[in-house]
Amino acid sequence: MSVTTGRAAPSGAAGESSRINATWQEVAADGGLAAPAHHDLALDHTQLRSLYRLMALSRRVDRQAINLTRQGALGVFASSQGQEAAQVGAVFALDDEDWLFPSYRDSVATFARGVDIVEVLALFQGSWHCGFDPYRYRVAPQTTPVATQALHATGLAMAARMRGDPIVALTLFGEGAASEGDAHEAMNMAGVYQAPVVFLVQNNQYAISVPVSRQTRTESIALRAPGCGMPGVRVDGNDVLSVYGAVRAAVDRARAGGGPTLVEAVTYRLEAHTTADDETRYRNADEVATWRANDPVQRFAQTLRDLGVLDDALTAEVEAEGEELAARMRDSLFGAPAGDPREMFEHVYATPTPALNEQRALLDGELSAEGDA
Ligand SMILES: Cc1ncc(C[n+]2csc(CCOP(=O)(O)OP(=O)(O)O)c2C)c(N)n1
Repeated sequence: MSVTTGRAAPSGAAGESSRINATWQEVAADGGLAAPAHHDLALDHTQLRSLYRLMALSRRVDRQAINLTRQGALGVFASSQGQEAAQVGAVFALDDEDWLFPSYRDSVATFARGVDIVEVLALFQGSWHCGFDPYRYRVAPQTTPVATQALHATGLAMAARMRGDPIVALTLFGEGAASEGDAHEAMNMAGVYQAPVVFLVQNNQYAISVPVSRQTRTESIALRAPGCGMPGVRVDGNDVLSVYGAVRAAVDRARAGGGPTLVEAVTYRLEAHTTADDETRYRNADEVATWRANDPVQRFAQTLRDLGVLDDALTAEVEAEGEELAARMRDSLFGAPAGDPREMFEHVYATPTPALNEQRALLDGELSAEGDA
């Protein structure tokens, strides 16, 4: 069985290319959003097919993760459905040596970076630690405390600049996380030190039940960029080519020493906040239906069909790969050995503190009492 991820291209002739148009809005000198500007992208048909494959597989593995959660193989899952263009498009703009700093929402970004989906889902199985090797993939563990990953990204980017390493850090967070002090601190420090970091805010309209109108009185999160001394960009987060183009321009600028960029990708979370949430309590079916009609995976498939890049054979090939992947997820995640709760004390400090030792002893006591019972 061969399931590959990352940028591997499905079959088809290489070398052809089409004129690809991307659109985004820059924050203008007066602090408002400029009119949408068009940009030609340098992506050939092989790259477009790779991007399609990642988008379609992302949707498939996300659906399977929800199913597996309902069947008890995962404890909880935070879906990326509706946000594939934002996540996959942004990750596609990175080079191999760059780093990704994702949150719990960004499982398909992590998958698109090349991490095995079974390893990605260790987080949702309840593992205390990251299921993959961050150094191998240059992907930091997915964080649950919102916005903390933005600080980690700025820190890595500052260190890279000091060392003269030509690498870029991309961090993904939500519009709710954008209200956190950590996000402001990370963006301000990155601006002051001209750190090579790209902040991608996925504005999916809700922070659990809180709508974006309660996060900002302005028309765009991107408008915060000038206050941190960096360019700001607003892009249609359901248009994978525009997300790719906007993030790639930011990555190129960062690598060339031009400092950080804040990109707001306007999108929508199609599923509940997590499998533990009932989204019908705070948003209505008409709104969801409107965004479903703007599905990023279907939209991209249509664009590629219009360009003559996607045909029935490629659709079937990717569908078959998706089924193979879904079957492997089921086989690997069911019956996975239960973790040892004592694992949470590992790798916290080289020398555990007295407080941690005390807590560990308490847990040992509880576990042996359970064993006796
Ligand atoms: C520091 C911190 N505060 C509160 C929470 C609880 N919490 C979990 S998800 C969430 C909403 C985050 O919304 P957003 O940043 O928009 O991201 P989304 O989940 O929509 O992708 C909150 C408040 C948390 N995980 N971490």
